Amino acid sequence: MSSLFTPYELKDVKLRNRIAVPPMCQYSAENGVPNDWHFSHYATIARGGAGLVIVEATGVAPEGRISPACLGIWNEEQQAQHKIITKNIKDAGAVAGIQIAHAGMKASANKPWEGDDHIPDSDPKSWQTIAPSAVAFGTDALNRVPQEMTKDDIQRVKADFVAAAQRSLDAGYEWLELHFAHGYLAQSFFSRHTNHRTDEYGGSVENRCRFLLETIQAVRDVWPQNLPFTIRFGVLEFDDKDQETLESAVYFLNKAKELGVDFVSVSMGFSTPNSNIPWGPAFMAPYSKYIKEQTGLPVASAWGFGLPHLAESAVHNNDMDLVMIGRSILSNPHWPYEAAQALGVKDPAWTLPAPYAHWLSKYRI
Ligand code: FNR
Ligand code: 531
Repeated sequence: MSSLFTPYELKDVKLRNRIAVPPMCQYSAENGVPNDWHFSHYATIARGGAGLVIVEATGVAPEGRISPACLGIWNEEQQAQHKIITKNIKDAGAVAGIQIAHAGMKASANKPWEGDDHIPDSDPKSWQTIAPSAVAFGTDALNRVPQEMTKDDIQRVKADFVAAAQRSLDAGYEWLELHFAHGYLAQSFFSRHTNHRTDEYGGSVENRCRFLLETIQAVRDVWPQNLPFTIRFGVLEFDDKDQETLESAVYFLNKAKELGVDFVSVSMGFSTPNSNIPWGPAFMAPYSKYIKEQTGLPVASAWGFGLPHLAESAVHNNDMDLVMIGRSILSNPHWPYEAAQALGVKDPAWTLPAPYAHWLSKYRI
């Protein structure tokens, strides 16, 4: 009996298994509007059999996109096209999630395959970036100094998150993830590396969590209680301050739980280039288990679970409730079928839709 292929329920949402596709930017939009690429990409992935498909980081405002080619959800036209994505995912039997995001100091960048660097100020495609402090990420590629956010900026971005959450609901998403990880705006408020403010949004851990908690509270008011309200958060940086960062992360996540966050996708901070990440299979599993134990929240994690037995063990050992499978699903959208075969699941072909499953089960290749 496979743990990975056990159904999962959170609030009123039921997933057919514990496989979740994490958000993965496609850098393929114009003006933030989903197009044919997104329609077929997400349909293909959902048809592969995962329980949950979370749509890529989607800007809550134009200046919150990582690149000019990132998706957005700040206007009617975008919302209408997102409806096609959610229908495609649901028609394939998966639950449709979305990650709403503000890229902060890392915004206004070229696509990864066109440099992954900040667009020069002189280029009309670039825009002014904003962040808690006027501190650049600090690599050669991402060295643009953002503008320090005023209190008005803080209120405006919170309102952008609220509006984006409402639009996500109206577009048919049933699982909301706030992107509070990876050195983007929210993570950069949390991190000492990037938050040098001296007002109530900087300094102590309570103050560095304020923007995140206020955003959660504001979004909580519009996102329905019966649907999963989740965050992706970087719980450590792999720098020389990990013990302190983990303790602060537990403090923050317990406060987030009190405000009604239902689930955490446990990830890394990516707030500083001076990190030493121990890349390797399943290396985030101990941290996701730690967060689960310290907060009592259900969790998921990504990063190197693409071998079926690793994904299976992560759920079986209670390290996490869902396993995020990213690049392995880009490589093979039918990864859940292959995993079901490898793990000895009964009728593995029925992980796929009937027009494939019938032939693969009845007339073996
Ligand atoms: C990502 N990742 C990512 N993370 C996130 O929170 N929001 C995003 O939009 C993206 N975009 C993105 C694009 C692409 C092409 C990749 C490969 C990755 C990170 C992703 O969600 C996941 O954490 C990593 O890919 C690690 O999981 P795997 O690939 O080891 O299963
Ligand atoms: C981080 C990443 C690093 C190394 C390998 C894969 C992914 N991601 C973060 C993403 C954007 C793309 C790079 C987001 O969180 C939006």
